[in-house]
Amino acid sequence: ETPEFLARFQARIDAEEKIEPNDAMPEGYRRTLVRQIGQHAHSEIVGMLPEGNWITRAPSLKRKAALLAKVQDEGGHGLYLYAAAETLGVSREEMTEELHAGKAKYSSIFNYPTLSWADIGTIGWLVDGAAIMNQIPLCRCSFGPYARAMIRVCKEESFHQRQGYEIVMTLARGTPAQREMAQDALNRWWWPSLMMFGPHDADSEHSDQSMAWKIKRFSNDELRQKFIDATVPQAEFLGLSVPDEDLKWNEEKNGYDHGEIDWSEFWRVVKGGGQMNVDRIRDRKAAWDNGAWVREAARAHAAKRATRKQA
Ligand code: FAQ
Repeated sequence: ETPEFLARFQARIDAEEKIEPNDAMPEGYRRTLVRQIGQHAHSEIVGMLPEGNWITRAPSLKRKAALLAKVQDEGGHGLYLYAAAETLGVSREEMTEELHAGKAKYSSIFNYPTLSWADIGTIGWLVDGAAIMNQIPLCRCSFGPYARAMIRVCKEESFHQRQGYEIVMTLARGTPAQREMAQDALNRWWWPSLMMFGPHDADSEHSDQSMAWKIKRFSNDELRQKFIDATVPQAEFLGLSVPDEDLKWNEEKNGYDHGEIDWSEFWRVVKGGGQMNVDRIRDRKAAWDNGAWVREAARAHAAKRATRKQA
């Protein structure tokens, strides 16, 4: 990769041109996207597990139908994302193998257990809320297939966020026991949701290059701050308290000051030591293995059709 090639590529990025799969691109740009899109896809697929856990126990038919649709949407998001990564020359099988071998990451948030129905509302409110904050700027990502996939994903996430908030609102306005469930879920999910945005900017090894390539449009800390500023008033509206004693409005910066994130917990979970890491990978492997016959049947069917067409 000559300096001229890299300069020409950067000029296209700076001119806000979209990069398409067949365009020449630096190997680092391709690798960064395969890593990020692959991990994003894995997060959607692994992210089906904590909520899937509650489909059979949703408290009404309406809640069950909405949750079923949400979890199916997440499966769909995973598929668009795998397809976007495949345009960069990596196969879905390779990405899946990397996930199962613990080489590819997925979001830390999905390594926490869903203990009560209030967790389902709180995941919609906070986890989908954080996902939207991170993904809206990805609709303007320099890589065309990723940016386009994000448009529909964000529309669906916005429905997910609202259905979650409505669940929490129902609980917050319910009996004292229901309010307590909602508060307990907020207590457990608040800090892990803030961790979804990744390490502090100073510790984020990929941010500078990803910002220069316009894969990322905002830094981890910027997006985390936007999320806190948007979410604290939502908690206040519900009459729930955010579990951070240092949370305080800062007039000067026009945003909230907040307490320090427990980064040792973050890295422990990212490195596989969270409460549910082992279960999540075990369940994904089991789903992949149990689905082998479907993939084989689909391949056999495709081969049969191909020979029929030739004949
Ligand atoms: N968990 O240098 P950076 C969803 C890793 S939403 C685990 O800052 P980068 C929807 C990072 O990969 C969740 N690992 O990295 C849903 C890197 O390790 P590597 C998924 C994390 O890439 C809702 C290392 O730390 N969303 O699924 C985390 O510039 C409800 C250094 O970090 C996306 O993936 C973490 N939280 O910035 C589904 C969005 N944070 O790769 C179901 C797209 C960092 O060198 C239910 N991704 N790491 O081994 C991104 O925007 C970026 O990749 C960041 C990280 C912001 C996550």
